[in-house]
Amino acid sequence: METRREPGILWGALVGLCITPPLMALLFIGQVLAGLPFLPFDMFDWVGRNLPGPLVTFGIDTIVNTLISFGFGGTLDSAAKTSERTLAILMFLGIGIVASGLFFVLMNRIRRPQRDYIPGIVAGVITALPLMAMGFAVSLNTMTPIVRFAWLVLAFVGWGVALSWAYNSLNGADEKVKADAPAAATVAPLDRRRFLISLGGSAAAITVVGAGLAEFLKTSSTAQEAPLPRTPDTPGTAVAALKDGQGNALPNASDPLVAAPGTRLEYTPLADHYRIDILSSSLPEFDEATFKLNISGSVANEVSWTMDEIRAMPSRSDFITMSCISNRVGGSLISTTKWTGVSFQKILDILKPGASARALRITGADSFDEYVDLDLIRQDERIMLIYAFDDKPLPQRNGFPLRIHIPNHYGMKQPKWISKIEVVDELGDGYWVRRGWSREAIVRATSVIDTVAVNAIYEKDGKKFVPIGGMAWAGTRGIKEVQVKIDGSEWVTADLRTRMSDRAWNIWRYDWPYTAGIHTMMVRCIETDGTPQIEDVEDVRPDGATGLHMVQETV
Ligand SMILES: Nc1nc2c(c(=O)[nH]1)N[C@H]1C(S)=C(S)[C@@H](COP(=O)(O)O)O[C@H]1N2
Ligand SMILES: [Mo]
Repeated sequence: METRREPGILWGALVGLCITPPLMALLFIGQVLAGLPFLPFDMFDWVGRNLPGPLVTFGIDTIVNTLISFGFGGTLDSAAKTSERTLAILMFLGIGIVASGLFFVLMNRIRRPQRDYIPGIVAGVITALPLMAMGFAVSLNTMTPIVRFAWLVLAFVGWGVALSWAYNSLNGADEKVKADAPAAATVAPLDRRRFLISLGGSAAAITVVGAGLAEFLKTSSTAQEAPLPRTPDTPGTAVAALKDGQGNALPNASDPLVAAPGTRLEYTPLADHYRIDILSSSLPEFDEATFKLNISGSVANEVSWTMDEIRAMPSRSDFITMSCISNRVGGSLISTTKWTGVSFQKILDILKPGASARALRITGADSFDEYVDLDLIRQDERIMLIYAFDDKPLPQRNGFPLRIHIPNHYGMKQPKWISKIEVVDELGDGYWVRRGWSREAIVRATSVIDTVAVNAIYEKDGKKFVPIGGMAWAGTRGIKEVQVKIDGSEWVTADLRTRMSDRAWNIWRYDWPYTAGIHTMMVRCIETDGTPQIEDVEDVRPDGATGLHMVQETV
């Protein structure tokens, strides 16, 4: 008698490939409609935080390099988020495929004869438990844990039922129950293939319709938010007015030097401010009405302040350029806006740290953390607890309700979404320092060519000029001079706009009496104290990128 072949691990994997996307679609719908957790992203966040640091950094480097090689450099921050999310979804899918493959192997061993969904349900729950543990450890979801738990278990039980059903069908268990005849127990491979094709087809349809519906509901519910103004990105676009988001003139508006057309906006529109953080899932939510900032530890006076109390304290506003340490030379992870907050010197005056106190340990709601040396605060009154960007409460993505500003340091030292501050006796290593990045993270001087404005060529005294322009920045150290070099020429000095503050970048411009052809242009800057920009090329890790920005342009 011919023995029937059971569906093996490969069939199981294929079934996993079919039934896991609808599960993700279901979880996505739950997130959009009811604010329930989207497990794939939470799980991925957990993996990112708990894998050994160097591995994570290596992963991020790989992603960033891949993106750059695909030409995503310009919108690196949003592209990096998209790729993180894609990875998260692929990882979740992979887990579904492996679990389903193993299920088939086990079922073939057990040889349960009847039509039965129990094994699938058990498999669903067993798969869900570790994933839920990871997700719950990092999730910022504010819903009652029991509701989240029930929802995820239910979703995975559904997945498990589908799994059992698919196994039973492929195994021909239906027929076996009906007629215990040897002939009926043999399922032709063709039937299996046909079953899988229809399973795959309906799964794809469910996924597309489900996810599409959720995406639609999501966009229609956020559509009321007024679109923020965006930076014109076409070279040659008229240089926008020198105003902040409220329409107030910038502090250096009277500087007669007009930026070359196509230069980045001197004041970054809020919607374009770069964003970098360790989150791939939802943003931390704070209820401003009930929020309190607790500062505790080695102090004479512990405090617990509401946002209104913080806003009532003496404040200061500054035009501030901030950069991510992973910004490459010429990259987009750098922006400038107006920051408002309270000097930490004022806060220390109230707290009165004890004799042993050494540092602040600041924790974000996403559990990102960093330390700030109390001596640094005592030396620099510009270190601030920030509650507003561009005269408005911090956008959620940029750290609502509170973040810190530390002049001259990269973003990695400056937590957003501050949920807790402790005054501690030791200066520890923060989130990225523990993962191999610079402990000091002092910004390195940078200069960038934004535009060679071939649309704005003009003639003067019988010569033709092409405006070239961009930005230079060295944190609080300031820029004394920007120089441009075209092909093999000498370095020539560009004109500088005065900067908006002691912490903002300088916009520069050089009008080059050009000769037609393809040209290579380079830029470098010199800090106020004469220190030249570092020309040796270094990658972003561990101390931030160095090297000169170069463009090639046909004029
Ligand atoms: N809570 C929290 N704060 C954080 C981070 C983070 O991941 N979590 N990332 C830091 C890094 S690496 C940078 S470059 C800046 C970016 O701030 P932005 O997103 O407002 O531009 O936030 C810093 N603060
Ligand atoms: Mo960063």
